Amino acid sequence: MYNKNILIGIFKTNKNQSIEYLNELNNLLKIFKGIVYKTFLQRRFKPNNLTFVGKGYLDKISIYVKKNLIDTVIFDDELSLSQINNIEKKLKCFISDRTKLILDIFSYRAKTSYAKIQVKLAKYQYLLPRLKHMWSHLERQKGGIGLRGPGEKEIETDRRLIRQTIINLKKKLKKINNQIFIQRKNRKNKISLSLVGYTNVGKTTIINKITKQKLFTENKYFTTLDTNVNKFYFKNKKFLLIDTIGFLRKIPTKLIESFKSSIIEIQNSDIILHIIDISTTFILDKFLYVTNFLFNELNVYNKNIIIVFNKIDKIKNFNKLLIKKNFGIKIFKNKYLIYKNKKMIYICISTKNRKDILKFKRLIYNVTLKINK
Ligand SMILES: Nc1nc2c(ncn2[C@@H]2O[C@H](COP(=O)(O)OP(=O)(O)OP(=O)(O)O)[C@@H](O)[C@H]2O)c(=O)[nH]1
Ligand SMILES: [Mg+2]
Repeated sequence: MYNKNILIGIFKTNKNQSIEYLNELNNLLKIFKGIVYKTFLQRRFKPNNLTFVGKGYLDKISIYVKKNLIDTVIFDDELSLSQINNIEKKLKCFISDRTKLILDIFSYRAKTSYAKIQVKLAKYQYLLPRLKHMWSHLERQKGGIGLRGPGEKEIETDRRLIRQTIINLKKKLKKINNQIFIQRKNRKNKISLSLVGYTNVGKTTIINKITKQKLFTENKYFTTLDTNVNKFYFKNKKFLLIDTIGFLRKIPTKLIESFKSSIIEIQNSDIILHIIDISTTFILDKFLYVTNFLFNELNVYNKNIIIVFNKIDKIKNFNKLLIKKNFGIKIFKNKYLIYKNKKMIYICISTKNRKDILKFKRLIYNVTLKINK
């Protein structure tokens, strides 16, 4: 599973964006050291109800799968139950999609019991509507020739069991969340800042540089799953920096919602630091995706937000133009700047530059002067 992979996507008009999404899948697979043999991208107005891609296109994929002994085929969009069944019958290998792959990565990455419970909950919620498929899949693995398929009765029993497990997991989470609530209450007279952003933008690295810690960072997606609180002092004032799980486009917000601890911390913090990696592509899409979640799902309208353009040491020229056009500010390489427009505060930094980190601390201090804590 996830050793020899092919990736499959479709696009209506914006081919480049679909290529970018497939690149993200490729990056995700690096966590499992999986190799991508080929990507298939079909132009379609909408997904085929039965087979996601067209029937003829699936034939083409099937030939490739057999010839190259591919073990996993990953679709960039969430597949329906009947699509999984039909595709699996044709390709006879493990079928995954963006959500399933991310869930498998979360399971692999979760270290603390809190993260493990959150991942389990997300997994069961994903599994519930797909139970029928999981049954027949298991049967096939057991070589279930001659076995009769599971009856509705068995599936219903399992559904009930899973629903009960979901209730139990939610109860467990509530208990831990209550403990966290008490810890949070103890922090109530300290200024807290949550670092929010797309995955791999450098949130944890920034915390490490500011607080002189050695939290685990890596050039891969979803390195941090646990929300954690880290303190630092500046001019005798104590600040708390909160690391949160990163975002990735095209995953159901339900999945992110399983990580309630991140969400609660974001909602409770005094300031949001929205981190953007300006060395990558599609930064505006990613920025809008995160912003949309902050405002539409978390309702954080009355919070101070500082936009942090990180990795200025690796800025791409096209991003300079894009930032000027969309944010109305000019970015210069190797030059530290704070931009203030009416609503938002922007800062450009590189975590490799000590001076940037110092000036970032100063900015945090200045912005929080008005907050009476
Ligand atoms: N060139 C450059 N690389 C950086 C900078 N800041 C962070 N990185 C690198 O970016 C990669 C991702 O950093 P992390 O701190 O793990 O990113 P994150 O946002 O916490 O990622 P997730 O926890 O996966 O959401 C690491 O390889 C860092 O070394 C920077 O200013 N410049
Ligand atoms: Mg991190």
